[in-house]
Amino acid sequence: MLRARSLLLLRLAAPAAGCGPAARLVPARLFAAAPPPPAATAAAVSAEPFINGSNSSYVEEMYVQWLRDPSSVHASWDAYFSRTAGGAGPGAAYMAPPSLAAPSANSLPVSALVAPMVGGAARVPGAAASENTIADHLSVVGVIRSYQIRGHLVARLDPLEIERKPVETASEIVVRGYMQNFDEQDMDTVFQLPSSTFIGGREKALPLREIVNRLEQAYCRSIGVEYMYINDLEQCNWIRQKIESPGIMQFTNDEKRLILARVARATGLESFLARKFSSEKRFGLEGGEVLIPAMKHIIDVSSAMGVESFVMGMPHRGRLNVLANVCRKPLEQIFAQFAALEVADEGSGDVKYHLGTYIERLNRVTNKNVRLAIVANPSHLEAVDPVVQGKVKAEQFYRGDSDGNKAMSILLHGDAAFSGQGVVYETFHLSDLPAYTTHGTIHIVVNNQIGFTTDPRLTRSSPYCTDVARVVNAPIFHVNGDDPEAVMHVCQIAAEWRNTFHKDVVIDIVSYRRNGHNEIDEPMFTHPFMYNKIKKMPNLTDKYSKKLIDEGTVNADEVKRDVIDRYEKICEEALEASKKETQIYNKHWIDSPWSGFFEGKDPLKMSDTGVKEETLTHIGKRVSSAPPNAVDFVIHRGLQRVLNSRMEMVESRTVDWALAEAMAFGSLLKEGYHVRLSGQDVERGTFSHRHHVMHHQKVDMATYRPLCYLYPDQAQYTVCNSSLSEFGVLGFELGFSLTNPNALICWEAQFGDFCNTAQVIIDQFISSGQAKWVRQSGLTLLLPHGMEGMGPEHSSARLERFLQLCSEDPEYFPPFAADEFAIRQLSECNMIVANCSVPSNYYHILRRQVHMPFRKPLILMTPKSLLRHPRAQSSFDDMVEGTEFKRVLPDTAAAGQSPSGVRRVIFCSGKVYYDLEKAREDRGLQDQVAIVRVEQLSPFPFDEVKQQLDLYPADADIVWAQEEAKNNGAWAFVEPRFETTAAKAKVIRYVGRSCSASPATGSKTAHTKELNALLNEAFDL
Ligand SMILES: Cc1ncc(C[n+]2csc(CCOP(=O)(O)OP(=O)(O)O)c2C)c(N)n1
Ligand SMILES: [Mg+2]
Repeated sequence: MLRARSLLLLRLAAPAAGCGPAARLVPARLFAAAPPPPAATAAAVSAEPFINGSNSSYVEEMYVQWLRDPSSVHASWDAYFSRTAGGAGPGAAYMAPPSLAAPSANSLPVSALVAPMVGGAARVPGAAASENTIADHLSVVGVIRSYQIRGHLVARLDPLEIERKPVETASEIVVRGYMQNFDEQDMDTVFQLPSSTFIGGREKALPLREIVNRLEQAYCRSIGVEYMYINDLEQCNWIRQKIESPGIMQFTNDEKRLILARVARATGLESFLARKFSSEKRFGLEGGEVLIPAMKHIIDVSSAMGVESFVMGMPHRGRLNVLANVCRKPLEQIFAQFAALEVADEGSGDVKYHLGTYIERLNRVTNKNVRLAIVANPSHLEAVDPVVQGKVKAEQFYRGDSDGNKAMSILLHGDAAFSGQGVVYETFHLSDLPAYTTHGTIHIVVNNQIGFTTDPRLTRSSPYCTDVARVVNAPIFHVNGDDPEAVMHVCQIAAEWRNTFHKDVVIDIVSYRRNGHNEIDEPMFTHPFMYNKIKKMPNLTDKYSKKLIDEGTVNADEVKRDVIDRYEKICEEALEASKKETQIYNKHWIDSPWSGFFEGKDPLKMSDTGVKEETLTHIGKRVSSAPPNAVDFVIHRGLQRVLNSRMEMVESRTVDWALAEAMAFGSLLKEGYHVRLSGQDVERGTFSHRHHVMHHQKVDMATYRPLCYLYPDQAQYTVCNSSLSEFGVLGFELGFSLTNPNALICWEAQFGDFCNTAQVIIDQFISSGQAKWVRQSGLTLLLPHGMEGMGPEHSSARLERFLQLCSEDPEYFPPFAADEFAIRQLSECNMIVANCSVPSNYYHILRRQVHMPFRKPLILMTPKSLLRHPRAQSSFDDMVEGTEFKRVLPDTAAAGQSPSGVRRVIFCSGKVYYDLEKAREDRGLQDQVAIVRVEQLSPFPFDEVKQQLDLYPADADIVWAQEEAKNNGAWAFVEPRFETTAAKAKVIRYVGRSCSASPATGSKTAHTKELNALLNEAFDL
């Protein structure tokens, strides 16, 4: 009560400028048509005795309508709001009912505060209504709102009819005390309907009995809808109208036949598979087969409204049925997956219920072409959600589909996973962010009321498995899965909702799981009560066809002959055809084909990553300047200093890290490749070095993005600060990278160690996606990494874990020709891991991502202190045409010039090089100790490391120095590879910190001590 009341107060008190927390509660549009009332109005209204938690929303609606158009509300409300807006003090605008005397000429009768009554105690104009009449009317409003808010709690959603709620009467749960005022006689009293309901249709007033009856019909049968938390009145009314309007859920006979045919295919396929492959796991849909007509209906409706491409993500349950009956994947290809056939092409493959697909076909209902993709996914439930969103976003981006009218996502969920997995929440929070929105996702939960063996009462704390969707104000439609017409109705609403408001919506299909978790699992061990009920459930085709036969829509023969037997025949023929297959092809299951990308390309030819000097200069100058024509754009003085020093560097043909990155991005944009950089605070850069978005110091939200204005015909640059999520955002960017290979898609972690909250995306998608699903991705991860005395966190991007995920054999020196060595290694690897020490190499490796004739994920350890290290700079000479990425950087001092006198060769990678280099200088050992940098760790540059080993005397001491602890960093990865390179003729020794449970010490002093020890050991000749 208190909360409802204070919300009203906040809304009425919101300042026009829209600042401060109160303003955030109010959609900007709300006050656009009328000036806000003085703050006193709020106090006046909230103090009125007739306002309480239950009717405050009603009053609020009246108020909003009055703001828009004072004549649209009853004169009494107009008078009331005018008085409050005119300054009537708290409680003064409301006039108590003059029960004994007639109102004086100037006073407003309280009856004016409620809508005029019809029938019953009808109000005589000018006469005062009794207190009882007012209370009755407020109760009717309360009853209506109760159904709208709580009707779903008693809706008949569960086909099994297992009562999981406390045993209260429906009336207690829904209407609570609002009906107490009424007795049986009152049920025939006619009440005027408030504008907040559509149950009347054309009628403006109804008897109470009919009001309750219609509310029951709308809210308490097979559909339970949750939407009253939506702040936008237009959206609320839209849903009310779709749910409450009398007769809104009616289907023609043809529509019913179509539903039946689709239901029959869904049940037919499951029973066919059950009979033919009885001992195979397939995670059947039995009990939830209505999913198939539901998805098809959504696709029909959306296709009719212009959507051409549907990208879907789903778990294991019912996947084969979706592939067969929604995507129309050839049945023989599906059946062939059950046979133990050899794989004829690349990849190690995946189990059949994880595979993706991509199909273009004619939608028979709309007669339009549609493209359907199911994104391949790992077993990890819900992990595919952000990937789907990123893929759709990319489709929308490349099509210029700025409102999501052409491409959309459909996400399927299990009830346990939807409520249990945090990535669901992370994905919802991307749904309304400009750089991440897909303009509305339709979520469908196949809510079989169980998760493996666990009862919902024990898997979640929220009442519904769908409550997570409330955070984005998504409407949620719970629907009984055994009522196909109700399911189709909510699918219709959901598709129209997305098309109208471009926001997420959830359909919760309450169903059951006829078998165990899979077909060979015994459900009676844990759920005897539920499964005794399930055993008695007829299958959906039988149930729905009986209904249609009973009502005369179809006859029994027709159902058997034209629907059931016909589909059985199709399945039989496909099974016969599948038996003729001798091999299966992983490529048949690719979800993101890149037509035209691989064709006609030399798979070992890489285009140049160096560019003309004038390009470097042009980009360098642009990113060192304020907006060219905006003299009024006020730049922060500190930023101006950054720009000035950038300009000096450009003029002296030098780059630091930020400039190198800008030149890599800018030159790719010039060549027509889209570049997208996403992650937390990437616009400025965590370390304040990037500044890709400049902010006007005097005008809010006025920004300038120099990389967007390099060339008139350049590709589009997107740089976007993300939500504070790693799992969701990394998954999203991976998805984005799948749509089009001609782009550089980068995700940057705030600090490298945060990437472990996105571990599933790294393990299950990035490192293994190509092997499992023949799907490539050039996604680039930028992971700030380095021991800088900042404590255990913020130090390590866990280089060792990425290296461990690389599939390269440490004991195999590839026998490739010298000129093809690097590119062949790249083409065969599963991902690239590098730790560059110079900006020019960073620039080249970014450009190489797009210039390779294939795509591989790139994991880059990126610097923190090196961003500003005076020695970590490169010359244009290392970036112009003819230059390229250097996998190994040989020694640059006297040792490298005259190797014969070298007594020790230190191999290292990344930032520690600068510490070693300085320590060598301090000790005057430039001629005796060589320092060689391995810039690309994986694929390991066996060839170039061998050249380096061969360069120095055979008895030179070979060490690997790293700043990470011995059990971390690259040591475990490089050691066997050095052995292989040296054919075991040389031993490489470790120099560095000892093993540690924590990535770094929390003490600055200990850090410095450890570093000094490392350096002393490295040079203790
Ligand atoms: C992240 C994750 N944790 C655990 C599992 C193991 N697992 C597979 S299915 C399942 C139950 C899923 O229940 P629900 O989401 O309701 O889907 P249903 O199988 O009932 O359709 C579990 C726990 C998994 N696949 N993914
Ligand atoms: Mg379940």
